[in-house]
Amino acid sequence: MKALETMIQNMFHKDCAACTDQEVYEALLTYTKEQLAAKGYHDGKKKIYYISAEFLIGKLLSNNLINLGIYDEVAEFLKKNGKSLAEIESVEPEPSLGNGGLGRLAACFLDSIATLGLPGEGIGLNYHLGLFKQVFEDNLQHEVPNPWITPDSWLTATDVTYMVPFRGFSLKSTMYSIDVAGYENKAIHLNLFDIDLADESMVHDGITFNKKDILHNLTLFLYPDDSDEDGRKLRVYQQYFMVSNAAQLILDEAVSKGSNLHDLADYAVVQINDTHPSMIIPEFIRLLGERGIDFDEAAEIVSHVCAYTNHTILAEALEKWPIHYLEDIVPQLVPIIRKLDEKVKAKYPAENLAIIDSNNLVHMAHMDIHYGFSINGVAALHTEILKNSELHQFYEIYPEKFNNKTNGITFRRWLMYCNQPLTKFISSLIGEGYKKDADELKKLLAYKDDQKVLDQLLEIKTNAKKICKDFVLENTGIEIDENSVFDIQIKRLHEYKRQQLNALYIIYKYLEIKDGKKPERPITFIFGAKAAPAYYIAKDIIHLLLTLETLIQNDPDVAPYMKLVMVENYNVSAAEKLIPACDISEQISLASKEASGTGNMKFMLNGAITLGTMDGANVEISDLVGKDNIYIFGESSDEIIKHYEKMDYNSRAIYEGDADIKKYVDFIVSEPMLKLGKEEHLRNFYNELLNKDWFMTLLDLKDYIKVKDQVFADYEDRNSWAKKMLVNIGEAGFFSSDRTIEQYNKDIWHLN
Ligand code: AZC
Repeated sequence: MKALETMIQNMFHKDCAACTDQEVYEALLTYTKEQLAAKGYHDGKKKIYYISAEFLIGKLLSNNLINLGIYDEVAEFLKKNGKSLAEIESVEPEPSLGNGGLGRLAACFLDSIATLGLPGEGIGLNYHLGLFKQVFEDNLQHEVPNPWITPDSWLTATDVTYMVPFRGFSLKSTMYSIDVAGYENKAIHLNLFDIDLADESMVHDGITFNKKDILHNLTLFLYPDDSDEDGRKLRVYQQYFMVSNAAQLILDEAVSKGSNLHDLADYAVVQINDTHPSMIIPEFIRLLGERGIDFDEAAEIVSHVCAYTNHTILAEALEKWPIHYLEDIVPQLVPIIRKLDEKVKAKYPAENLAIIDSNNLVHMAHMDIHYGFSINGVAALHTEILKNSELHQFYEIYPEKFNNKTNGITFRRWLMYCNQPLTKFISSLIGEGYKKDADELKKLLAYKDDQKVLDQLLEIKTNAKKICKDFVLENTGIEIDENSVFDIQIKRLHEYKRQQLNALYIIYKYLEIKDGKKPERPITFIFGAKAAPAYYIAKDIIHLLLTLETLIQNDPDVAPYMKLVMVENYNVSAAEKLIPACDISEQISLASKEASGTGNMKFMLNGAITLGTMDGANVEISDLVGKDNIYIFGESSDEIIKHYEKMDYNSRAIYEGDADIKKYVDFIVSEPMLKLGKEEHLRNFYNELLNKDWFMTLLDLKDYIKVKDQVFADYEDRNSWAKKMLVNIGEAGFFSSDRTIEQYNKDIWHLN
């Protein structure tokens, strides 16, 4: 640590002990950046370009120190100087460059690409104000800017710049770069493109700004509100800016390595993360045309370079842009897209295969499937649903393009960093090998009947809950009890994820306690979730949760036995605090709707037991741990798909046919709730449940209550619970993103 000491001296002309946390942070940042650069970057002839609208990378300092193998040393050095790494870390702003699973997955993938030593990079946009920062006022979500770019951020400006043409004007870009360290390996780059004239000062009243002022707003926010046409067009501007820069960069790099562009596929493979980057296909064809390659050949070349990942079967994410938007914004792409569509129609005239449909909507996913060479789902069940229903018409013509890549998570962040006591304990039992080969976690299973090991697992969990308790107190002002059961649901707020189902259970429990039926042990229900700014029902559900939080907190009959806390501005840093402390992992989406989930994997790895539906990767978790070590409830995905086909689901009939369900639902608009909450929002949601309930909350409610009560009962047998924890940790190796990336490489990318 001599070098770090000298650096601190040179930067601040004093000892580490005399520096502020901010100063130490700045020194560590510079030091770490230098270490990363000194190790160098992975390179090779062929490179994977992972293009994504989101990269939810989280704070980077600790993760980089871990991957560089100097975390303990640095922590020790700081300690000797009276500093704590944890406190210094709190100086670092968390980049808010993502929304949910897809963005966090992209971040885990970069870590694994670097760790496995693959030549690759991420390409995205440098949003100045992030998604948004969530603040709660009057039990409602408000959105404010979430600035994260400071002079001492991890971004490094590069001299790479391009011109991106739009109708009537062009925008100059600058590329910024963030190093992503591989674990005990070289780094790769996350390249984020930006406009030079971004003007944060145009934002007022929360996150309102002039959506037409593209010259100044293009990189302000991720997913700007698209509830009006200007908002939707801004998204098209962003997407084209992202992919035009990416395509120019990729072609330049290939040429600099000796490509004649006819052989582009030997130099580049592009993973299109969801449909946001889909315009890279026509953009490549346009740029190849400028460089003398004719249309048909260009289309052929691109078809060997681009691969598409689908992350959802919900229609909202399968983007369809009116062709006139594209004419207004990127007219140069329109003749190309039309030609691509004509080629498709000549061969496959069916309307449901068209790129441009009869309403003049451009189906981005359809373009990806026709002109990409691979389509993958993100969990086994999800891929089956794509093949058999959602994208069946494509599977029939291109069966060879479809493949599954079950998601994964990086164990560096989601175990070694966020749960150091558990990591040390695991290492003491089975050695360090699992850090490189996650399958080795299986060795833990040999300790299933070792009383001492089981006791220690429980103790580690309780300690994590104590730490989490401080975080929750600071974030919400509510004191929770580390000896209560921690039941946690953290994920985007979406009706299909059914936070409302959990809320109805909480109402049921509340009423039981009011009736004198106290739980065996207090329960703490923890939520964390942001709702998209224009997704009103989701915001109503947040209001419902926050109102319940207040109701319970104010009720002396109930508060000693249960608590509900909703963490404000849930993000990666919050997840790192909550996940190690979790007992029960809520994965309760309507079966067939959650493509995979990755939170479910993080919780499992940290010894939480899943309470979930047979959906997404829950199915694979269940197969691995066996039915004694997971709690499953609810209708199967086959049944749900049938309900959608027959359109026979009727929530009101369920409500009217079951006095208990009626009681819980009615409670939403009962006296005590209306006294604390806003009638408009509570009624809106109540009506939604009765008249639509599009994600079939009431269908699974009774079964959910029954199984969840069983979970709480089983929790009391501490020894058998600890065994379940051990099995979950021991079987989590499959969900390492290193495994996922190995599979992407073997089946799709084919890098050395
Ligand atoms: C998510 C899916 O909802 C989730 O099931 C999956 O685990 C994750 O992608 C990674 O594959 N989708 C998104 O996050 N989508 C958007 C647009 O946010």
